Amino acid sequence: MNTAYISIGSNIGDRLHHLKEAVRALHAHERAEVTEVSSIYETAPVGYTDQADFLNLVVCVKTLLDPYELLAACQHIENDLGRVREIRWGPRTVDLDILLYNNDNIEAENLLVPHPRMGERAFVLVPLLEITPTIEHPVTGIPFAKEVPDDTGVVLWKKVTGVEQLL
Ligand code: GSY
Repeated sequence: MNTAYISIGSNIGDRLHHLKEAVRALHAHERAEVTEVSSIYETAPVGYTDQADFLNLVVCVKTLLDPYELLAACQHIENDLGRVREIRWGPRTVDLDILLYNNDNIEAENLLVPHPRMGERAFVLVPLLEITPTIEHPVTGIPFAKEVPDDTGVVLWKKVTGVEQLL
């Protein structure tokens, strides 16, 4: 069984509904199970800043999918939920990013794992560390908790204590 961490974000429409739909869809996959979820955070947009605040969370998935199959499943969910992405880095209905897949280091044209920008993104690290406080970067071995960027734009929006709250 493989362990993956996935960041999910939404900043269009009913953001909580979109996050829940994404978590449900992942959990409903016959070869994936969402075993842990972080709380939900409201986060200031990073990158293209002239857009609405996001809701973000991170989930842990136990899966028999290989990384590329997992990527395809994430993209399928994004498309099913009607992701709108007219501006690169711009607003989106829902976005799923694979952060980590076991301790693998994947450098393919369509997939980079660990996610190359995760260490710079408090909206990723704050929820990730909530569910796995001692996790280390698979390549450097440095605990992510040692280098959390400025997290002033990341505010707890809804405390979540179990997967069932989002299913
Ligand atoms: O990479 C995920 C999409 N995204 C986000 C996001 O999910 N949250 C915040 N706060 N900023 C973001 N910028 C991008 S691009």
